[in-house]
Amino acid sequence: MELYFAPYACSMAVRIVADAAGVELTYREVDLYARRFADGEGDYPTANPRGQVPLLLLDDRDTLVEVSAIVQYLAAKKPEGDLMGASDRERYKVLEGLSFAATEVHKRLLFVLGAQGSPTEARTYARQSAPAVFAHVARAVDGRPFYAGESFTVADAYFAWAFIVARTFRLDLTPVEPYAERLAALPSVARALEIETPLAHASWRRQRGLIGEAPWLR
Ligand SMILES: N[C@@H](CCC(=O)N[C@@H](CS)C(=O)NCC(=O)O)C(=O)O
Repeated sequence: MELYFAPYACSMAVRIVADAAGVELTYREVDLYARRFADGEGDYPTANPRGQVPLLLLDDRDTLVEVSAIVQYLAAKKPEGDLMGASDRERYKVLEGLSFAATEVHKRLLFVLGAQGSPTEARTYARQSAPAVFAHVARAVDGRPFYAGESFTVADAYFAWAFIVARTFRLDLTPVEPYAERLAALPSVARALEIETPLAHASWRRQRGLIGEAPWLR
C-alpha cells in the first residue's frame, strides 16, 4: 500500500498509526501548493481530484481517503492490538475523538490558519476559538493517559499531529498539557517528526514562490 502524503500535513496521523500498527507502507510525497507529486512525475488532482492528502492506494489500486477512515483501516490490520480501544465503550470514545479532531481541531482551527488565502478575520476567529477547543479536548481526556483510556489509539494519533501543527502556529496548548507531551514522547510520533521535518523544509524551499508568507507566520 502506498500513502500519498505531504510533510506536516494531516497525513502524518496516518504515518503514526501505520508505525504503531506495524503496517509497512510506501510513501509518495505531494507538493500540495504546486498540486503535483514531489518527484515531478504527475499532476496530483489526476490521482486525487480532491487535491488533498492523505490518500491510501491499496494493493488492488482502489483508493481510500479521509484520515479517519484510513486510520481505522490500518488499525484493523492489527486486530490483536487495541488501536481502536480496549473495549466497546473505548471504541466509541475513539470515534468521538476522531470526529472532534477532524472537525473542531483540524478544520475549525488548523485548516483555517494554514490555508492559503484564508481571510484575516477567519484566522483571528480561529485563534480566539483555540483555547475553548483545547479545553474541550482536555475535559474529554479527563486525566486519562490517552483519549479513550489507558492505551494509545488512532484518535491519539490524530491529536498528536494536531498538537504538532498547533505549536507551529504558536497556539497555546496549556489546557491539553501533559496529554500533548505524552503523545510527543511516543516513539511512533518522534519517528514521524524525524522523517517529516527535513522533508517539510525541502518542500517549503521547492514551493516557496507559491506559498508566499509562511503559514506559521500568518
Ligand atoms: N477531510 C480530509 C481533509 C484532508 C485535508 O484537509 N488535507 C489537507 C492537508 S492537512 C490538504 O490536503 N490540503 C490541501 C487542500 O485542501 O487543497 C481528511 O480528513 O482527510
